[in-house]
Amino acid sequence: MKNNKLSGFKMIQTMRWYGPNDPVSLADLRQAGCTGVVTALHHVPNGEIWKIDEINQRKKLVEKAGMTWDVVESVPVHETIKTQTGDFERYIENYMQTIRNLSACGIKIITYNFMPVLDWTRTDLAYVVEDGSKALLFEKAAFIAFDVFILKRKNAALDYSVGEINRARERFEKMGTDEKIQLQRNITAGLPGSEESFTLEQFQSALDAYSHIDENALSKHLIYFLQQIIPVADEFGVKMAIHPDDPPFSILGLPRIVSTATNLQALIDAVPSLNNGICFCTGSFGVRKDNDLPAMIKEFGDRIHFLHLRSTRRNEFGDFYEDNHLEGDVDMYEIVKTIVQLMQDRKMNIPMRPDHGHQMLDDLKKQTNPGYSAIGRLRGLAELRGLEMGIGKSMSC
Ligand code: DNO
Repeated sequence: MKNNKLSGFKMIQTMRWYGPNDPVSLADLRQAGCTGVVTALHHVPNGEIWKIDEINQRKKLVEKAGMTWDVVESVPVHETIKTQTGDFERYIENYMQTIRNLSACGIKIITYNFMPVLDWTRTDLAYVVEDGSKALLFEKAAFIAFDVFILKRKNAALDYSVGEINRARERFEKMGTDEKIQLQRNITAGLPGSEESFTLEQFQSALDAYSHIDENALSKHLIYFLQQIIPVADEFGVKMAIHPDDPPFSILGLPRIVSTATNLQALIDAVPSLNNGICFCTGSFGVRKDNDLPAMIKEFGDRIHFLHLRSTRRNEFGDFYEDNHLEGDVDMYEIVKTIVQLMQDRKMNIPMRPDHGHQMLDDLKKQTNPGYSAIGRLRGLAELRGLEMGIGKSMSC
């Protein structure tokens, strides 16, 4: 027998499941080769406590399908916690109780984000790529067109260069009514997993809540939140995993504070416990050229509790779309190699999900959650599984 020491620890293969209404079933995930599931109680209103009964019900569903509920994605952070207004202390208390309840049910990894107003943001959810499959796209000119000409945010133009505004104007003038409506919906109506959905007026007032909150203030609010919840996570053996900003730069004048290695380091310096951890999303961090992903994995490896593996491809205009998992700007070979080594060093398996996937083959005829089709993700997972196996075997030779 070969010495398989180096490849002994492996990524735990999971996919996200949106619950009983997800068009992709648990049986589909099982057949894609998942041993684990990532899910959340999306029906519980944002900010309310997740009850033990409900958590157990969901857990049973997953286990009946032959898998385990490995990660919660997400327990959303109520907006008042980010703005430190209104009842935010009560919402933090609720959050702590949800951590305790999840722990009591044996669920010990929780993903969350601290992005103001919007969770992830794209302009086009059905961008047709070369092979005819559909991908998610962030097109800067379309985004600016929304900001400046549809939302008409006060002083929005000051955030962009003259060249960017001109391109956005040109883009806007060529848009038909349907495209404008679709663009607005893509940005404000909430992508799968987002807990909020807005009309244009509601959206503007949600943005207004941040008019006096800059990066510095938002960081203080996040650190305050961490100082409250991480001791509970420590006591109950729960690993918290913050998801980076997606995209990893300021949008709509909102502060962004989880986009770079420097940002991560500041959070760790403030709250050093290893349970103050990271959901390392290669797709989100990878949009920035200045993020060296393998170096970040090495640097923060001891607190990476969950992996989102996905690749994006950017262009010179600041656009990016989600490429196949092994293509695009993210060097997935280097990343998986670094992760394989990290797992051997930490002597543990780390849960991973192939983040997003193209809408392709049969799924093109179905209504699926953007980014969360069955076959595109199955392709992603299969490719990543093969890559990991190849790297693991070659490292143990
Ligand atoms: C998008 C997801 C995000 C993520 C949250 C974590 O596909 O990666 O919605 O779940 O930001 O809280």
